[in-house]
Amino acid sequence: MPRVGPRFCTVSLLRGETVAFPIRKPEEKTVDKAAQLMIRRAEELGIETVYHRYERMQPQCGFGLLGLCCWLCMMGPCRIDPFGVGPSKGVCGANSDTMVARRVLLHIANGEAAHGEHAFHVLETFKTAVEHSSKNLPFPYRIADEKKLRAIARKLGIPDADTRPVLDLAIEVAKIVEEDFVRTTEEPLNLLKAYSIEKRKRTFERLGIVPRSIWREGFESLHRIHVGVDADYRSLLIHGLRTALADCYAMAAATELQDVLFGTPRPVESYANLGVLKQDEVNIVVHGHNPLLSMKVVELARSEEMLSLAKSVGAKGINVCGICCTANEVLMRMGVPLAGNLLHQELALATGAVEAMVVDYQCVMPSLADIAGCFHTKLITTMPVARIPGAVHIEWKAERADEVAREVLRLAIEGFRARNRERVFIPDVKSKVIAGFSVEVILEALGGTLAPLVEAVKRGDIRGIVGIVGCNNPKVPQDRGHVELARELISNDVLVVGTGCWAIAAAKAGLMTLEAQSMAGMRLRKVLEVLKIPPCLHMGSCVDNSRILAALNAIADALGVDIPDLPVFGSAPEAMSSKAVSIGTWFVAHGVNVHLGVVPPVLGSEVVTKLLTEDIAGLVGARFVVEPDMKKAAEIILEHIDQKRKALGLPA
Ligand code: XCC
Repeated sequence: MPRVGPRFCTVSLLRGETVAFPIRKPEEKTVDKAAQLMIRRAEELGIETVYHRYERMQPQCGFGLLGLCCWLCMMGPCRIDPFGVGPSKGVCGANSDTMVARRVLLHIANGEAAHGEHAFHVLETFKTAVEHSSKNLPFPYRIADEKKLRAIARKLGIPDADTRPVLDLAIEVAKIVEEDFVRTTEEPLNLLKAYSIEKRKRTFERLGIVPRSIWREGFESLHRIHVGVDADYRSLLIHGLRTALADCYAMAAATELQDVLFGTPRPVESYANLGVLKQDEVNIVVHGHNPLLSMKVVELARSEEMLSLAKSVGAKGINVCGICCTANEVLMRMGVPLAGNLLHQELALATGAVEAMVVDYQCVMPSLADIAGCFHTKLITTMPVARIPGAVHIEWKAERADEVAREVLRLAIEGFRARNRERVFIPDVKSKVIAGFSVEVILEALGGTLAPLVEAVKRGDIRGIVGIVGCNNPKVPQDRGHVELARELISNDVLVVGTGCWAIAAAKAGLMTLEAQSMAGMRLRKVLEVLKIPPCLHMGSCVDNSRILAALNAIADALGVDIPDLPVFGSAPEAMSSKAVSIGTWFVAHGVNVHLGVVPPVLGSEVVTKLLTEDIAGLVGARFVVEPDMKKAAEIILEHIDQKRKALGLPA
């Protein structure tokens, strides 16, 4: 495979410097043992993965890294010279501040659109399921969690939520959520009105950032960044806050309705890492974000019909496991093992042991088709909005969900015969994980009230709470930041909760087990032992960051303070996607400081950087902190937590 040698960075070239980009060993690319083995294996087989492509991409464009390139119109592409020698404006006249701010807003709108579509697909399915149930017609989906539906209805202020017939309530809930997509007036989102605490709502109103509709804010963002529209970095970023808030409540809609359709997560035990793939079973990997199809695949894979079909081709059973957030969804509700996070997707296929990878959308690498093509593996796309050349496309439609799941399973099972056993290499690496810590479950574990948790925070047994979330990014060694930061924090009596690819990293590192209590500081450990929970709590997929916000709202309410007053912090040590930008922004808007371990492309504008890392705190009570070194990041976080404790009059 071609190796990367020294090359020149464009920005360095401008300065007349040269920079060499070394080739990293697998141990420098990832801290995950299974991934290290699989990178070597992929290299032996001549398979290119994201880790290799990242190196081949060096040097990455220095203008782009600073946020100083723009291709939004066809007068471009333009770039601005950060050293003041070359152009200081794009052809249209946009300066570096406008250029960088536009790009931030584009990321936020992109993230909002991703979660918005996800939520909308769940809403459509929910509505159709309710319609069918009302007419007693069969349909693949139904209301599975009536208790959750009634709780949502109560929050939304629907009268008689505890006694009304369940389908009536469901129709009302669907209408209220749908309004949040299509509203054309200036009224705020229903979900924000119902879910946000009063103090935050007042901040949003004061700043004029109350979102009106999920579709409208993203749409307006795209308008604002069009050539010749909004050139003021401040108003671009303020609208970024509004769009990110719309994203937040789209995510809440997705989480809530998924719980109603599939059940609110409860603690489950399972395993994590590529060692969950089985030598003697049909391996099916579900990947993406939306659980609408993957839940069906898991259900059907456990049926007698499919098991006997699998046995008929010589397999001992059917092993469904997951990658990325779809994995988190099916883990939390069905105990399905985690094959890995973002950077594991190609490695899973390189094992040669996967009969089918079934993908929905988001974070699915197009290169999967090439790797699947090296083996007997079928890559199956299922969503009309996410097709990949070289994949088999079996389109999911709510009414056909059972049939689609059956087709997928049949294809996978038939494929088992074609598996070349000599080319199979499954790394023997996996860890135990306990997942499924929804807010409802946490409350239940605490005896129905948050009081014991709040008391533990007040005493200092729990020094603070940190939500670690977000992706993998090949710019930094896979999982290193995720694991280092979590370890550092729990050893300092900080309870860590989280979602997404962080949750998978923590699971693979064994941080989500009862044994991991021993890694916690003495005071935190006492609490964990009483509650019988791990020091790192798996709260779900990306959209389930809404669960973390719900917990923060409840704690702030219990203490009678606003969210910025709490001894809490957010972190995305390996942020990668636009969704991560949007999520980070709405956490900041809600008053939670957010640490990023990867430098975002904003350094090309001093004023934008200052706004995001300093001035924004004057508006919303929180800011972004960028720190690639996790030891230092932990120090910053602990210092902030201690300051907040002091301000609340709590002991150290
Ligand atoms: Fe994607 Fe959600 Fe990021 Fe992982 S963490 S890389 S968005 S799968 Ni949300």
